[in-house]
Amino acid sequence: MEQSKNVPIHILTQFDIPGTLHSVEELKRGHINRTYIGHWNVNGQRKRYIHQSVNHRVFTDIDALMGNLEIVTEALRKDLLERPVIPGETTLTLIRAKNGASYLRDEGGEHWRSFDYIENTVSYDVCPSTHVAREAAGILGRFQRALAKTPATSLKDTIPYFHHGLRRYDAFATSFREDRAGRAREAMAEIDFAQSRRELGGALISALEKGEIPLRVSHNDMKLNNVLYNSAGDTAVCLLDLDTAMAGTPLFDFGDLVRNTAVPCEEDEQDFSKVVVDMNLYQAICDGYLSEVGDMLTAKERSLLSVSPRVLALILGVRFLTDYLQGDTYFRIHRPRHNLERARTQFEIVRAMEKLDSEMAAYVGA
Ligand code: GN1
Ligand code: MG
Repeated sequence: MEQSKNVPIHILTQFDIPGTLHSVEELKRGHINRTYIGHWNVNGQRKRYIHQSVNHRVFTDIDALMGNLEIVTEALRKDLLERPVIPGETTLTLIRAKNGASYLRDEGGEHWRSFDYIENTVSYDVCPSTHVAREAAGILGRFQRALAKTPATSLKDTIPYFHHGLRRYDAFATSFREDRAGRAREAMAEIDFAQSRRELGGALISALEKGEIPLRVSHNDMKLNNVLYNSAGDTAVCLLDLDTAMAGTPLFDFGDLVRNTAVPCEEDEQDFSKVVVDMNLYQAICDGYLSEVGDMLTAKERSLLSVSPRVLALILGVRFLTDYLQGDTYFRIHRPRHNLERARTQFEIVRAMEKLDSEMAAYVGA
């Protein structure tokens, strides 16, 4: 059997899949977990499944994580049964182990879980069209509507203070002060940029903590490549990566989606001539999103929509920069200075959005 390195086959075969495992290949995506495709022989046919090792240094309470996943997927499945569905629309389906457990731990302390593979789908790292952007915003809106009745407090915080801009700034200040990896000097321009925008970083969390906007379930990792499209690539059929779905604000998701979808380049693009906000993509996201949740949002939430992408880009940039200063302990990197480069790109997005402040606000009527 072909085998990816470090994959414990005897663990994967304990999942409740009625067949034999043929081979495993790594799916190289994501900065945190490791994801694999298992090719299985099931009743004489080849079938694919997803196997994932959850990063427990990042997700320290795996039971809480898996508990959330069950609540969220159940709410999404119920929603699919209750409304007219788009052909092919589906949600993640967890496969339990034969002993009923939702995940299994191997001897090395890694935690494994499995999902159905969703066949005949594609995803995008860079948004190719306004249609694709509108679809992503639509599936996000449907996710938030489906979870509107799930009390945000019924979900555990899988990563406490995840989009808490001010806490992210505190961690950044510490990393800068300690300068453990001796990298602060070469990152001075980025450090200055971040330091001058602390208030912006706290804009959404302050509104939440003051009770100006409601606490709601949010997805919290609303990247375009977490959306699966049908094989024609034109209809969003599934929203992936539910590990950070927990209490938050829809503004985290709208902001995250715009920062990575309306700026149609790689997240670590160093050619800044490509780091531009495409206002057509932005408008398509606004339209697709508001057509689903326009009547659900409060006036205050709506008024913060246009600033949220800037906040999310800033917080993510601060997180990349912090990780760089700490010696790259959190995000998986693919080259030296990768986290610094990622921070630079996010800060460039913040700059671009600052320049478009009034246009972005005018479009959502804020
Ligand atoms: C991480 O691993 P991935 O791609 O699902 C990160 C997100 C960031 C994203 C940036 C748990 O997500 O918060 O926005 O990288 N997830 C976690 O690409 O930190
Ligand atoms: Mg993720």
